[in-house]
Amino acid sequence: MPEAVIHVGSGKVRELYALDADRLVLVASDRISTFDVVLPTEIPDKGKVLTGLSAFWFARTREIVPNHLLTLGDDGRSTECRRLDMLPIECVVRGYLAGSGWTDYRATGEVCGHRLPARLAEAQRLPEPIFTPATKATSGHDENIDRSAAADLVGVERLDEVERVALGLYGFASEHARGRGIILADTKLEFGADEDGRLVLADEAFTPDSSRFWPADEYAPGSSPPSFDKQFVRDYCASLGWDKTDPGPELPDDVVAGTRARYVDAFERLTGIAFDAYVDDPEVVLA
Ligand code: Q0Z
Repeated sequence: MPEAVIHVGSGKVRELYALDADRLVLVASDRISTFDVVLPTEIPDKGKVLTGLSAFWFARTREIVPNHLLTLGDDGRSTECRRLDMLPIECVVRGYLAGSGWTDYRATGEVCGHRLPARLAEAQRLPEPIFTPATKATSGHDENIDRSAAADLVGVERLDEVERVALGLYGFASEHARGRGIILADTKLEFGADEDGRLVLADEAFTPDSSRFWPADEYAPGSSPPSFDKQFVRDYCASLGWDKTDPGPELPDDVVAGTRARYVDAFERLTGIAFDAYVDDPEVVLA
């Protein structure tokens, strides 16, 4: 890295640095959050799993849409990327009814203006995937918005374009994952525009932190299946009766080991690449 690298942002579990006017470095830590609280205990290699998965998907979706990835760091947890003008909306695609989609449906029968069939169950598969944009909250939770609110933020033409592209990406990734025993229930994508105004996929893509992954062999509609990665952490937190306010609990070694194994399992199932081979040479995911 150059001598003067400027820290430009912190997420709950990631950091963002500027290399120069055109390039950023995203670094994924091993921190884990649950119920929106970052826990004091890290999950070894979690940042590498997420970085490797994003890079894997960027390499395989570049014919659908160009992406921000320039180079993958040898540490396996950092990516150098193109600095873009980010769109001010979160581009969520849902193939199943979970999370805020389920909450909104139960209250109104709709999600982001999509009227859905009556009497759907929690976690049920939707007749077809839907694009459900949200605002980017600077504090608190993203808010689901309808088409007209999203068009006010990005314009109708750009909205039509990101909807088409986001649905195409979800279709590709969810079919790939389904063939490997993982249901991609929903996903949050972020896009930016390059210097020529072209749409570019940015941030992270189809990771357990940006998507709901469910093991297909445990899937049953009617209750929300535990997400692939955080099941042990949530079960452990529930067993303590923690009130979900900061600070969160320290995790015991068996919960850390079980959670790490789930992340590594997701990586290996989705990529077909041994995690040790990725650690040895991160560029294996780009081949
Ligand atoms: C991503 C975020 C993180 C804090 C800005 N290629 C890009 N160009 C311009 N901006 C971004 C990107 Cl990825 C960008 N975020 C989200 C990530 C820490 C915030 F690691 N914010």
